[in-house]
Amino acid sequence: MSSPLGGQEAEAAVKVTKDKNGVDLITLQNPRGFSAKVSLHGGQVLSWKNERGEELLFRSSKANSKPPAPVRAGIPICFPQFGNRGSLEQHGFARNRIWEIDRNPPPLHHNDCDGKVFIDLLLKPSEEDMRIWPHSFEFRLRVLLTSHGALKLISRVRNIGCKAFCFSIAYHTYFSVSDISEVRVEGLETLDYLDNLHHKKRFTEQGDALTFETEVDRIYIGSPHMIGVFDHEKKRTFLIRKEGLPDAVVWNPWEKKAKAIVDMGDDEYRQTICVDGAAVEKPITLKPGEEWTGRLELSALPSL
Ligand code: TA6
Repeated sequence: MSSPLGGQEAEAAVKVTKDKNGVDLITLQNPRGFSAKVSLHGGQVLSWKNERGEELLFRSSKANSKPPAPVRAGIPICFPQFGNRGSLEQHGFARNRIWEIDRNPPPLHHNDCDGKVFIDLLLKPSEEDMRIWPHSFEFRLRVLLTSHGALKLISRVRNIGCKAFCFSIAYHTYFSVSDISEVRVEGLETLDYLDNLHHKKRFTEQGDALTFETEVDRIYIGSPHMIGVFDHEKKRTFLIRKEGLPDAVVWNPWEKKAKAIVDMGDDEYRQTICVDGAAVEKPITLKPGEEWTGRLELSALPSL
């Protein structure tokens, strides 16, 4: 059978290898030749490539790769908090922990099982985690490559303890773009946002589409189910679909901040934009036994 593009079909595959630190790295490949790589370090998607082998996610040339420090690439999972408060490290500890492959996950909705190209990961708190965040949880993450090459991340957080807890979460998504000057984001018009550059003061977006000429660090509140990230130069649109994630974080450090980020090249701010499906403004509360599900689906589509 040939692929829709007339080439030979690639095999649908889920392969587990070890990275240079001996940590499991899972490679997903669908019959159209799309692929994704997921590391047990942080449960983090590190790569997502289209059928032409083009990398769709950004990786800093200075990215750390050794646990427990976070990797500036792909889609870090910010949990159980987004931001820098209290005793937890910035953006929580989930992205700094070694997850495990979940060989027997509770069943998911059939829409979350498109094809067979997915991996199920599980994070449970260590004793150290319980000391800094005394809540018993199970965080199940399914990373799935659909038959069309979309990347789906389905998170399920269950409270398995005896007292309620609340958390915030963000899929901290580093999109690869031609140049930040070519990028516009649509779907956030008229929304209120909390501006991290102004002590989280609340503003209302006035523009029609978001374009970038300086540092941006905002949490858009009550954002829609769909957001578009347009790269004019590459004639590519990233479509972000999300459920259970009411907010959208938009971040580009720009020149001065990028120079101060040790694990980011000085000029690399031009090659990425973060647009994160998130639940930040109103943290999610789970009573004992309750489970929250959040879905993120990313597609990379040709655009005029
Ligand atoms: O809003 C996004 C943000 O909180 C920025 O303030 C910046 O800190 C970014 O996340 C990156 O955080 P990280 O810990 O990954 O360097």
